[in-house]
Amino acid sequence: MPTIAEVLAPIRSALGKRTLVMGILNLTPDSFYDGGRYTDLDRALARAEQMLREGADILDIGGESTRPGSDPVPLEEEIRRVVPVIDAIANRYPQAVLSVDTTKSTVARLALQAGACIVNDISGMTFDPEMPSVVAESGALVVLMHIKGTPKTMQQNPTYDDVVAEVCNTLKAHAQRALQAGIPHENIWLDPGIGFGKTVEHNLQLLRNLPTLKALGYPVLVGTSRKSFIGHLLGGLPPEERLEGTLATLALSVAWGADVVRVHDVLPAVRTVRIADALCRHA
Ligand code: HH2
Repeated sequence: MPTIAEVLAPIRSALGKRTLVMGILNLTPDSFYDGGRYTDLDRALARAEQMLREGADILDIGGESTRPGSDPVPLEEEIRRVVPVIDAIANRYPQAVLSVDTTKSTVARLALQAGACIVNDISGMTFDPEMPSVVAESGALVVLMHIKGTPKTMQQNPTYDDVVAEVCNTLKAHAQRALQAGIPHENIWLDPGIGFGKTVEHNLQLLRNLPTLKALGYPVLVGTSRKSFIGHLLGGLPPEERLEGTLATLALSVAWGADVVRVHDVLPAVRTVRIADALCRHA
């Protein structure tokens, strides 16, 4: 099996030249959009294969829904959901860049052993104190996302004095802790956490002010895919009808400096960001 550094090399060289697309694979019964679709191994593998064919640069594999109001999944259950699938995808596609979407260091460690090379932690490595050392020792890349509270409580009237400043300061502190734990600068990506303890207006402000987050000096990942603020802005559309709204956020996120977009719909996203790249990365 190739090393983490070897698998990550093409991602590193593409960063900044084109927008990377991270395809979402939720192995959960209850995710807000794709819950229940990929809970058996064959279907998960077929979906992974499809997203790779459609041009996904990274597959983000998760076993715990973090939708508003959700409860944590027990450790053993999360391991049972994600590790065999990561193992199977890594064996079939050794060059595929696999990310594990977890806040639990044990899940991260087993996923990295099975072939993942990115840890996507929606808590910015704050929910599990062992997470920084697991990431540092493995040489994996980490996505540090901002969340206010926990998935259970985050949408209960979130308030900020200045949402952009608060999110940027918190992510800067998360990055500092990561560096202190021995994770190199090049292995740290930041994410404003769209929808994680934010109102519609907070989400819009964070997207419009992406250049402020970019100025911290780390690659920025944005996850807007089919989220509720899009449905809200379109008069209450359900997740199934939020594709066009999602694509609008992708194009503008690229214009505002996003390096990576996390999406359910890989083919439409790849086409959208290619055009946005042609318009914005023309130097
Ligand atoms: N959003 C979700 C989950 N993980 N990770 C990052 N880095 N950024 C995000 O914006 C993000 C994320 C929520 O989306 P989804 O996985 O589709 O839903 P669920 O949490 O219900 O599984």
